[in-house]
Amino acid sequence: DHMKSFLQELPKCEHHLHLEGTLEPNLLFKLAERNKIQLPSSFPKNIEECSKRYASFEDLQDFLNHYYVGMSVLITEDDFYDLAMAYFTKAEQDGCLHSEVFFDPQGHVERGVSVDLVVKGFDRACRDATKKLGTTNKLIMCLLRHLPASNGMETIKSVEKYHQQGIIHGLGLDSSEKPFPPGLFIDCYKEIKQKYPNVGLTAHAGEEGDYNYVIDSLDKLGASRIDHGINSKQSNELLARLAKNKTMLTMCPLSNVKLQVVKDVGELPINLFLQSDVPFSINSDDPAYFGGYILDNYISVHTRFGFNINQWAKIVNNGIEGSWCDDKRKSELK
Ligand code: ES4
Ligand code: ZN
Repeated sequence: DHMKSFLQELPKCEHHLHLEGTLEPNLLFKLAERNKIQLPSSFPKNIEECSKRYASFEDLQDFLNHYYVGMSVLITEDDFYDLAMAYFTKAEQDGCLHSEVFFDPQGHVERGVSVDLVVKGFDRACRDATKKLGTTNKLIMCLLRHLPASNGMETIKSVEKYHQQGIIHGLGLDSSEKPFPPGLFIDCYKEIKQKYPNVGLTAHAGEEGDYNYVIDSLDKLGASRIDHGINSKQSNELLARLAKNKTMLTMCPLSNVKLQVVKDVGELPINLFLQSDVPFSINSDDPAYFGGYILDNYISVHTRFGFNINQWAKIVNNGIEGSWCDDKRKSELK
């Protein structure tokens, strides 16, 4: 319909998507068979059981427990390539012109998969997507905050050459937010900032953690944007700071509902962020698990908030400005 095609045509950018979270049940079961992976008996047996399991998660941890098992079917470079290529294809159909996507190397290295084939598969998909679809794409490596920071440092060392080659464009921090505050990872962020000053810094904060997780991500990690960040609503002082510094929050409406952070998209502090001039973008998080890609997330916001053309123009423009691409690409996106 009219509303959907309007939102489809907006020049959208994705800033908060976990590539492992794009693993659709059909590809998951196909790869399990191809790689002879025996999934645990508690895991859904087929696509229908997946849709029941994914109807709702108790909280972030309940989801993550499932997500780490799901990714265990990814073994070869082609698996990582196929996963990312399927995502880039879907994103382009949704009218997403530029994607900055997370991946979790520790989730693979932990189970004996080499970090090199993970990065090579994902990077090849990024390049092919640009060639075939004309979209631009960047990889952001995330550290798992439930693992020790020393493991994070080893992970950073293990991908040194991909930083030098400009294949990894950002550093993020994900997994269970509480009780793993940003301050635990000061050395990891410092290492990246000193060695690779062009790499963007972000961190998940203020999804289940309170607004102090956001403040610490800014102060202790030097993050230039914040993933989720919705609990920034708890502090007017923080809102003013985010607005002044144009620090973008990467919001994920359907994720917040599925993980029971809010009961309904309409409860998200989107009007507060708009009124406070806090930039935010609208994103997918783990679309295979949360029931929708970027366009579905835009639709969910429009259904609840009914923004006019000027408001949407402001939102997508903030998304372009908050992207980690160069000014030439930004002007093409507008
Ligand atoms: C995640 Cl929703 C969310 N939060 C934190 N870490 C994650 N990894 C994948 N999805
Ligand atoms: Zn996330």
